[in-house]
Amino acid sequence: MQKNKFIVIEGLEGAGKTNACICIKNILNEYNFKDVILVRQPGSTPIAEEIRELIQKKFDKDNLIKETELLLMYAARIQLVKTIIKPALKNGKWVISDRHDLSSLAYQGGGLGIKKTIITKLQSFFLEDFIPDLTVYLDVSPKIGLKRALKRNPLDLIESRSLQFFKKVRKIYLQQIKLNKNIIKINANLNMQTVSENITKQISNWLNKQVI
Ligand code: T5A
Repeated sequence: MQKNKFIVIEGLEGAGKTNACICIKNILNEYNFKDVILVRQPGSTPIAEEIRELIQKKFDKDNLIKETELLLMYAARIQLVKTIIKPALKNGKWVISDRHDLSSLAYQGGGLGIKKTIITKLQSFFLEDFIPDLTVYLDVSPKIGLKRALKRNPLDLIESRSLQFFKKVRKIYLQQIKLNKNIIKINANLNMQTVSENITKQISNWLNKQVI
């Protein structure tokens, strides 16, 4: 028998996280896990969606300072974890989250330069030992990812940052893969069909090992 799990999708803008979430949900359904919910961060609760809008907005004279940005990400996350994710897991549902705390480490830590110790303190204080069972990191080059994101929509506040910013974000993701055996890396520079096939293969392998 397999216990329900918490799966997180991570990656830069345009990595294809939306497609990956749907792809993983479909695999879970094929394995007969029908009770699957999809959430996104920041967002997925009324308060967290308001925070998301705020974070994406470009203000004329009031720049969002990095510490505020980090705390807003955590505020949205805690709201979601406590009101949706944990209750869902407790009720036997599988949860797939488009981003989680690794995004804060990569974007606010790597990209904006907030010390790792500060972010890990926030993490351990608010999330305690609540960690994803699996993280799927979609590795895309910043250039390709931003090109895709730009094709879809005008860039928001975070997406408008420099290529250098996204290179630093990616560096943290790649470092974390080496430290954490629960992160699967997928080459997301490839075409969508190949990426989907690779995700299916990796998730199926992982599911086959989750016999409890
Ligand atoms: N953030 C978030 C932080 O800074 N700290 C945090 O702690 C958290 C939680 C979230 C923003 O907040 C930041 C990161 C983000 O900047 P968001 O809108 O959710 O805002 O931003 P993203 O998560 O980056 O969303 P995107 O939609 O840009 O990325 P996706 O979901 O990875 O991309 P997706 O699937 O929508 O694809 C984008 C386009 O590319 C195409 C798709 O069709 C789509 O048009 N595409 C491909 N094209 C060719 N080949 C492929 N393999 C493709 N995959 C996708």
